[in-house]
Amino acid sequence: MSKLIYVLNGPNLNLLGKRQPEIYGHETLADVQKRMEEKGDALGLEIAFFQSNHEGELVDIIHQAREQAAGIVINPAAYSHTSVAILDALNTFEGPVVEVHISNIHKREAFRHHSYVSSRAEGVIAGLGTLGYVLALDYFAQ
Ligand code: CA2
Repeated sequence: MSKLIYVLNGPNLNLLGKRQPEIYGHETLADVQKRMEEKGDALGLEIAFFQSNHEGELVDIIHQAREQAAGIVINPAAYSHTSVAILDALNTFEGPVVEVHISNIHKREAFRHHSYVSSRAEGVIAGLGTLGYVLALDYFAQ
C-alpha cells in the first residue's frame, strides 16, 4: 500500500501563477498539484493536496492528517510568520514535516525571516520555486 502524503498550502497560494510571477513564477497551484501527483506515482506515494485561506481550516486539515498521513509537506504562506496555532497543530502530528517556500524568505523583508513552523519541520526548502515541493517528495520516498 502506498504511503499518503498531505500537501498543505496556505493563504493566497490559490493565486499562484496569476499574480506576481516575478516572485512566485508562472506555474499555477493546479500545475504544482499535477507535478506532485506524477512524482508521487513514480515514487509510490499517494498525494492529498489542499489549499486554504483560513488558519482554522489548515489546523483542521492537520488534525485529519494525524489519522491518515505518513508525512506532511506544508507551505504555510503568510501564516509561517504568525501562526502559533499551525505550529501547535503540527506538534500533534507524529510523522515528518517538510516546510516549503517558493521564494527565498531570507532574501526578502525581515518579517519573513522567521517561521514558527521551521522549529517543527524536519527540513525547510526555500527559494527553489515550485521545484521545492517536488524535492520534498524525494525526502519522503527516501
Ligand atoms: O515563498 C513562499 O512560498 C511564501 O510562503 C509565499 C507567501 C509569503 O507570505 C511567504 O512569506 C513566502 C505568500 C503566498 C502568496 O502567494 C501568491 C501567489 C501568487 C500571487 C500572489 C500571492
